Amino acid sequence: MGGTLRVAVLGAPGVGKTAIIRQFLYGDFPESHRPTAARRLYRPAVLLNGAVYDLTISDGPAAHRPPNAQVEWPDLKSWGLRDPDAFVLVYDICSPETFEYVKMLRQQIAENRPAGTPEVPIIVVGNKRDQQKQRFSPRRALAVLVKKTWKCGYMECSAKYNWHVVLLFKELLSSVLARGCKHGHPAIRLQGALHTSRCSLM
Ligand SMILES: Nc1nc2c(ncn2[C@@H]2O[C@H](COP(=O)(O)OP(=O)(O)OP(=O)(O)O)[C@@H](O)[C@H]2O)c(=O)[nH]1
Ligand SMILES: [Mg+2]
Repeated sequence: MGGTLRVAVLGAPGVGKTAIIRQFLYGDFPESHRPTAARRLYRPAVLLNGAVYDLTISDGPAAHRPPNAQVEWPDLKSWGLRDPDAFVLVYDICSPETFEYVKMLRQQIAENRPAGTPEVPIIVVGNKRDQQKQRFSPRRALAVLVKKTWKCGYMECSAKYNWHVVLLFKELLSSVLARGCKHGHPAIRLQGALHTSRCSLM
């Protein structure tokens, strides 16, 4: 056993948080938008490079606030997990408001990190890549902002077509484990070389 890794998936309403998780876990895709009413935890076992990890993925309902409203950290905690190992911040590549929402979330996470604790990896995910003709900004502009200025990971995926969905979770686990390497996370000892890793579900 490699250990348990807790992942909080957050983002504005309708960006595809539930669709990404369900595509990853069950290979299905909800065509109609059924808003997630209450926080839900998924607990898959994931095989990565020969080690099994218990993953806890939290899928929260988005907060019912305008994207630029200040959100208190306790609220943020109640959407996701207490003390997650990683955040996935999802936006819709066709909707600038949902990127503003991610901006706000990222700031809240950064500002509320308890002093002396290591930074929690964040991956920003642009979903609905299949609709890229309607994207509101060139990919490069956003990727540079996210990677260079925020120092977060950046990926794009399509939950609809299962494009880069597995890759997203693989990157996520790898960044959590890489951080564990620095901070003595016990999981890393069972992990081995990450660059040859393969992620698959059991
Ligand atoms: N074209 C396209 N539509 C998508 C994609 N992912 C999700 N959708 C659609 O977007 C809508 C919202 O998807 P959800 O997964 O319910 O979004 P959510 O972020 O969980 O929404 P809340 O639970 O309300 O916060 C649904 O109608 C999905 O079919 C995608 O990759 N491409
Ligand atoms: Mg949902």
